Amino acid sequence: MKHILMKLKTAVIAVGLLSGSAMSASVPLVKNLHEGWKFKQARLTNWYPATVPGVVHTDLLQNKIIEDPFFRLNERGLQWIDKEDWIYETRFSLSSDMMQKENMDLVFEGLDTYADVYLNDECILKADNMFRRWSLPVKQYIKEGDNVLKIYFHSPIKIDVPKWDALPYHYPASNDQSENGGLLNKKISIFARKAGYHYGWDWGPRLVTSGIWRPVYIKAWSDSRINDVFIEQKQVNASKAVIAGHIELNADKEMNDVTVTVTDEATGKILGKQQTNLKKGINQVTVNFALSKPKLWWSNGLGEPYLYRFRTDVTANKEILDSKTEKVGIRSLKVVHQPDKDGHTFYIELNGRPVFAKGANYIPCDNFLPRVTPDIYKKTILDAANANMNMLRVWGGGTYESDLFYDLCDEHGIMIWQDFMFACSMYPAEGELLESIRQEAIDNVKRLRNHACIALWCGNNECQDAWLGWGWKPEIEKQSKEYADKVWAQYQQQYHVTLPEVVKEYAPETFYWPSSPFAFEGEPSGTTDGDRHYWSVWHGKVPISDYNKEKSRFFSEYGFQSFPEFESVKRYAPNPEDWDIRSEVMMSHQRGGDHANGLIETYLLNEYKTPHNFQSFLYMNHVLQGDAIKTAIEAHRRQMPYNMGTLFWQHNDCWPVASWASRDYYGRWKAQHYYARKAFEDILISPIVEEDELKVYGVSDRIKGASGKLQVQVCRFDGKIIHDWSKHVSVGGNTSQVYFSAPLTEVLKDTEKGDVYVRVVYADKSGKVYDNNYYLGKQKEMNYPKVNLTTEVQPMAGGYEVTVSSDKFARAVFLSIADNESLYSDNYFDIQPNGSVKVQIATQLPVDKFKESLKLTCLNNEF
Ligand code: BMA
Repeated sequence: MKHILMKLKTAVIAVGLLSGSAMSASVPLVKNLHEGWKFKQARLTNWYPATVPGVVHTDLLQNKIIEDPFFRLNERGLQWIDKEDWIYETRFSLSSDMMQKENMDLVFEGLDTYADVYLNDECILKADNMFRRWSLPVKQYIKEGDNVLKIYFHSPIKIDVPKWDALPYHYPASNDQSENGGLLNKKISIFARKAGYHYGWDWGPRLVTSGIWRPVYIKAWSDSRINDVFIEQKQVNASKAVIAGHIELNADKEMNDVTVTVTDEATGKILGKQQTNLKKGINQVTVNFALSKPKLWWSNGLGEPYLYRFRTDVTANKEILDSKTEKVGIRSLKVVHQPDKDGHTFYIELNGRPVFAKGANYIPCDNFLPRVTPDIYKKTILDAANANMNMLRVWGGGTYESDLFYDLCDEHGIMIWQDFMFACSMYPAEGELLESIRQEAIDNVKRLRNHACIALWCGNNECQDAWLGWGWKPEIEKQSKEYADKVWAQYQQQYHVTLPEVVKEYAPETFYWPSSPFAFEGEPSGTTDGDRHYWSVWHGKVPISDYNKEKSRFFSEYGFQSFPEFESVKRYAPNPEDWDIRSEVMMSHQRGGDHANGLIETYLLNEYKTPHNFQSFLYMNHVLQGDAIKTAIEAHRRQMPYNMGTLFWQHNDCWPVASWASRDYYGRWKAQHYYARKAFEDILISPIVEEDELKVYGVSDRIKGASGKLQVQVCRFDGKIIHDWSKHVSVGGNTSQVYFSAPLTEVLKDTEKGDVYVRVVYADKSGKVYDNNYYLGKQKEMNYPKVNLTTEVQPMAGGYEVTVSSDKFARAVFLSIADNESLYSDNYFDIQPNGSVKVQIATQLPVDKFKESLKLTCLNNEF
């Protein structure tokens, strides 16, 4: 009944809208210009069909002129593409309705990068920044009938090499793989406002694209149109939200008695209204309103990420001239950066509550950005939400992401640490380039400022630490102190003047942080103030257990590498001769080079065992990576509230490669992602030996306390229980506390450390169970018995349920089937002695093929 009433109510609102004023002939009309494109190499004559949005590389691929750039060694043969100029062209005509409008704006949401735009042979734009949105009045150039839109893309290499040649000193750009691009040491990426990772990274190929990478359209309008709506949340608490709607209008003439209203679409209630006169040109109108007892937006795990839909209508003479709807999460979100007894805090406060940030660093999902489909975006964000994350950091060497990305983060309560697009380089930020950076910042801060998910803006990734600590400053100083001073002055201007000014002006409620990691201007980052990138485990080769010792106020990066799993490797390296981590193909898909392979091997030998073949290497590498990151996450969470964040490096890949990612390019979860999901649960029960005491921490991110039973056992791998303790405990909300502590000797009772594991289980009153297994030494020191694993397969809707049973404790059981589209409810899990685990696998494989290809791997039997 309620359902029908609701439906009726919605229908009435819709009819009301239409019969009231929305039937107006005055609303702007939009025509996408995505059809009929062709492209060619500028100096040649053959035209080929093109896809818009798209880039040259994917168009060449679709026309079978090149082969898949991600397959085996193909990337190497494609380095000619970025040294050519390319021309794109289409023809279009506009409807008579559109032709009747007084104004026409040609809008490019993104042009990559040096692009001259011609409309009917008139050069109307010379674009030079991939991150900018270009909107141009074009009415005067548009003809009735056929119009020709042509874009000439200059090679970014040809444009920028002369800039490098002209300088007496060089800006460092450590990840720019200029040699792979045939440019020797000419690291030119710093000159182009273009995604840094296109030039190569330590997890990415060098594929420097050009193209119309985001939508292009014509918007035709008369009288007035909405340029922008900014919903400024001036003050938010549980009882009230004070909001100012700032509406930017463009008018083509003076207009009197124009009304701007903001309506809550869910209820149809008008929230605020403003009567105004418009002058010709740009007008700013503010509609103030308040919500009493607003439904607040919460991050994942803390509550519903509720989104209002606020519709802005501009009306004159009872006709709606333009409308725009914003989805807005009402919340107060602060970054609390304040002195305390230890240094400076750095944490998120959401709706008045400190929130421990759990998540990962995010890079672009593909080297060819336009082919990231809505489904890929959905899976990427859902894989974060389903792994109990509440934050992603959009890292500065990629792009300001698509609107859909941020919409999904709003919907799933994923807070965004948003870098400006600068990473691991110094930039010539003066003159025209600085102005371009300023405009790019304005475009993107304006575009993203209504998103509830945006938690902070950050100037760059690692640029200050690199200048001060990676030897860059002395290197340039050696040449001349004047050059070094100049580079540093540009740095300060960019990150301490220009970018914070933009954030202050266009998103005044949003926190700005100059760099990541950062503590103080002109000083290297540290452990007592601000955020930290911790890389001593991995780059610094220290033992994985060091994660337990290291402190920070907010770990914004740390990571550990693995190769993709074998089923993924076969997709880009299908030949048996490729199946060696040092084969030419695998090396080309390992951008950390032999150094990184060596690190994986060293850690495996130090802490695990020697794998007996390639597949075994890949599997053990996954367990190693998963265990390492689990150790780190648990350590970081135990440190709460001193530490208030843990974002591992990295959530995703942009091509198939060995990297720090927890999900590979094809979206497959590695062991790390399953382990992170568990370590990020709202309650973490974390055992650890500290000074010969076995302690069990309970860490809770819940708003309220939990009560339940905690059980701590020391078990032999064959099932015999050596020590058994249980107690009713209340785990306090938003705290980390020790709930069990005993001398190791007491709980071990003369048993060898290598023969046992610590098993902890916490069952709260609602029946939710949290468990964890912990080892008293390195994995290679564990005397894992060989195990008999048996399986039982039951068909279920969309796949199969597999019950895996083991006679003894089985470590890291990995299931795999020969199906690239399959999804697993869990993997790389442990099985208790004489226990079993049920796993749901979504797949289209018929039952015989499924059973035939089902493979089980387990650390016990690999050692
Ligand atoms: C971090 C990042 C990236 C890099 C990663 C792995 O410092 O900011 O630049 O890819 O380390 O080395």
